[in-house]
Amino acid sequence: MTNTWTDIRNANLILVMGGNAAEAHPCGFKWVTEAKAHNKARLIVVDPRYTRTASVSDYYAPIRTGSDIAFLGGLINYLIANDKIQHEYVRNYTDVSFIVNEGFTFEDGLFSGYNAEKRTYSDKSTWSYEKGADGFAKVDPTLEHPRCVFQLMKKHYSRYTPEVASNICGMPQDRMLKIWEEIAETSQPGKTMTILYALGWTQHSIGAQIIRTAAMVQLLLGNIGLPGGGVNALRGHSNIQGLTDLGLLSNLLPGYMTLAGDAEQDFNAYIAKRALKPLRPGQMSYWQNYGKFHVSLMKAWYADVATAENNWCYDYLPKLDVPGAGYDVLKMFDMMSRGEVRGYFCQGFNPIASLPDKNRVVAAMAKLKWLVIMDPLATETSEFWRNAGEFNNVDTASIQTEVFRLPTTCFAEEDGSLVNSSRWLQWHWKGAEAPGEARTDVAIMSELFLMLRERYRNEGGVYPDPILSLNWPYKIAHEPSPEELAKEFNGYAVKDVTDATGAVVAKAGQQLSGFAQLKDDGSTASGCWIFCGSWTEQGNQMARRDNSDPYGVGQNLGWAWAWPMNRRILYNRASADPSGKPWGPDKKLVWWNGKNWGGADVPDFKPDSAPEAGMNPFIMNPEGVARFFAVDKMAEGPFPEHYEPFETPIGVNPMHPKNDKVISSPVARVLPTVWESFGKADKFPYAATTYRLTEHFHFWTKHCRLNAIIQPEQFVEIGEVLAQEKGIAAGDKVRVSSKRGYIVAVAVVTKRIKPLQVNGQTVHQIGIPLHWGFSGLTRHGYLTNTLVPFVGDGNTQTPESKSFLVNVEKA
Ligand SMILES: Nc1nc2c(c(=O)[nH]1)N[C@H]1C(S)=C(S)[C@@H](COP(=O)(O)OP(=O)(O)OC[C@H]3O[C@@H](n4cnc5c(=O)[nH]c(N)nc54)[C@H](O)[C@@H]3O)O[C@H]1N2
Ligand SMILES: Nc1nc2c(c(=O)[nH]1)N[C@H]1C(S)=C(S)[C@@H](COP(=O)(O)OP(=O)(O)OC[C@H]3O[C@@H](n4cnc5c(=O)[nH]c(N)nc54)[C@H](O)[C@@H]3O)O[C@H]1N2
Ligand SMILES: [Mo]
Repeated sequence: MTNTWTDIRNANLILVMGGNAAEAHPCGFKWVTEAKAHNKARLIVVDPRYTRTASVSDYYAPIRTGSDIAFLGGLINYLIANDKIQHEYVRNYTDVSFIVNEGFTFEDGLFSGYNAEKRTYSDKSTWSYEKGADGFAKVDPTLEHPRCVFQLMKKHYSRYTPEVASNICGMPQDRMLKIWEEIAETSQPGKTMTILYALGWTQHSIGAQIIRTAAMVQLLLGNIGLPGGGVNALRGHSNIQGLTDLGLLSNLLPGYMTLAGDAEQDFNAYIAKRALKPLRPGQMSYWQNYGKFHVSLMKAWYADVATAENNWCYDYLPKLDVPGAGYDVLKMFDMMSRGEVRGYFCQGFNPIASLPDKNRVVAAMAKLKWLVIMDPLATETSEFWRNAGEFNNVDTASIQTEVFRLPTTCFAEEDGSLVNSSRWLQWHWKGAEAPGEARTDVAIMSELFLMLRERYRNEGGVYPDPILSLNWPYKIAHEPSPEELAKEFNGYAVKDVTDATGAVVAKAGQQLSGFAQLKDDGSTASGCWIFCGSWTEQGNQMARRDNSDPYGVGQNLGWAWAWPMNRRILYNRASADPSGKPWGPDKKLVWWNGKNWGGADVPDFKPDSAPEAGMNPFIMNPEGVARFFAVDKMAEGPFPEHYEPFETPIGVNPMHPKNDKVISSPVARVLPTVWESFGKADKFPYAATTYRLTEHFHFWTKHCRLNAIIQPEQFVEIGEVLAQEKGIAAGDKVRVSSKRGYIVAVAVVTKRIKPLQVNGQTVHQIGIPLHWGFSGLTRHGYLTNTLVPFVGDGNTQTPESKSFLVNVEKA
């Protein structure tokens, strides 16, 4: 989230689109209720289904799955055409005036630089700003230059008229316009809309671009950095934010630093490429500190072994051999299916249930020599080899994989911190002792590490140094405590740390108080720079539980600790106008008091930079302003464009009816063997989407009796019109099939899903919850992911679980 849970109550308008917060985030949803009750906020819901969130909304409109860029692109066009933009904000805080490289083009659905053979933009050099001889980006404050970002954006989205958008989304035009009108009102300075989304936006082959389009809308409206504004990802598992923060993706290091590629063997070049210099005079570009964060990380990992002479052990870090996407799950299971992966550690993960194309995943696992499951439960994955009749129809005798189960504790059975959607690190205390032989994940992994290190020490190996030299300072080597680990993530002084005046700010051995203290000379260590400040000499900041709110804007700075630096709203300098005054009386967050920035939140800015100095608020971008033009950051191009889901019910991209190369995203993650597994509308005419229910958490709560009682049996949702056409009555068993397999479930016939008119045809949508499987206490059922295609977003590789084609028949 750019903002925080408690801040939702400051919104004037709440748009829930691409998520179902009342169902999937029932506790956080109370802040929506607060906004409605105390702030007279309105709630608008856009979802293929009339959801539990929709049932308490002020306005609802249906949409076809996978068409949100058309809706949001249409909205951008509407805001510009009707002059409903926050002019002062847009002019000062965004890149509208920046001039784009002359070679940049968009033709036939493709931007400049596309390589059809590799299905990627291999040349992104034109996706850039024009620079002057001084190295700074050129701007045209009049916004008239034909290649300034404003003009290019206006032209790009002028194609998304209300007719075009409605035709793609299947949303009636009058409803669309009603929503756009209401959203447009928040362009008034001092009025904000918050956008709450989750998987309804991420799980598409164009998911990342849907979210970018939403960010562009919020920038036009001046809603980023303000109370009650922002683009807010409501996250999933209790610590999934912590997972990305700590870099547990194959191409990341902790704190969103990036792993070097094979071609980057030179340490100084690696740092220089990431420590971006300001693109405008007088601007702060925060990533210029990259070297300090990186060296501090290496000091935490390698202590005395990391020295300036050996480039702080840069050679110890693996270098990615695949450019762009790394080893995401689609790639990993594809390699597994070709026998390229011998063993697999599966920790707190149930891939045959949660990954797309279950039969493909099971077949891949059958190629493993060994599989280790670390989980408190006996999951379907730990029994992927078991023939469970129609639910898991495998030939057990032919599967030779050796499976080890290591029972772990569950999150509630240990102390530690979890990072929530608001970026708050909240310390928690164990609620119960773990049963039986269960051990913590930390203990299992530590013991494994110690045994591996011992073998390398005794028997050698190809390159044992990175393992033998790893810093392992914990009191009990085989079970580091959560406190020790948390202190290491925060960071400490290796030697006395001095500030610019030479004064000692942290003595050797002391905890650091924030990342501004980090150095690239080896005097500081920090396991995750964005967590620096969470465990200082003042103690564990994550354990704080003071909910006072002195300014009455719900920032609660004494409750837990938020990264970065306990800041609750990112880019909050933008909550004040260029002269430093808040945009509206009830949106006071941080302001300039004549000497420095202060207020209800920790300023996201250089604290003593006077407004006259003209420094801009978006200090994580070297240009200092927010981007409508994404430069080279997105796989599909600088401006989001609508592409159809890989399985499209209309078989054509109405934006580019003549180019069948861009029906779907030209850069999505499609591994070579996957093309033949896509279905077409002739055999699978209905658009399906998958989702969760309040009563279950994925695939584990079916092991709990109470949850099993309240939601006992697998069902699918079918609209009344389609049910009647197919002769299906409520309670009938139906067979839902895709090109990849089928499931059988009880039909819930509903008014909540209506047929939509899309591109001259009627599109029916089917809703499929995902919680059932062949283990646990519910009635056993089919894994929903039997149906889902094995294709992912071009940036994140997130599978397209929210949009695919099925057929439905009475079973
Ligand atoms: N009770 C419970 N709560 C949970 C979970 C759980 O399993 N159970 N899981 C947690 C996890 S890990 C996550 S990631 C979150 C997920 O939170 P959500 O994303 O809110 O959960 P989903 O049920 O997947 O809801 C997605 C919604 O998007 C809609 N949708 C589908 N396609 C589209 C589309 O193209 N456009 C739009 N606008 N909407 C679309 C669906 O109809 C559905 O209502 O929930 C978390 N909370
Ligand atoms: N079709 C479709 N597929 C989806 C989705 C969808 O909407 N539609 N949603 C996707 C999303 S957002 C998610 S997050 C995934 C979820 O997919 P998974 O993460 O594979 O599913 P979970 O059932 O949450 O599995 C988590 C496992 O962790 C175990 N566990 C709990 N606590 C601990 C612990 O402390 N240590 C260890 N080692 N294990 C623990 C639980 O028992 C459980 O088995 O599913 C994805 N798949
Ligand atoms: Mo999730």
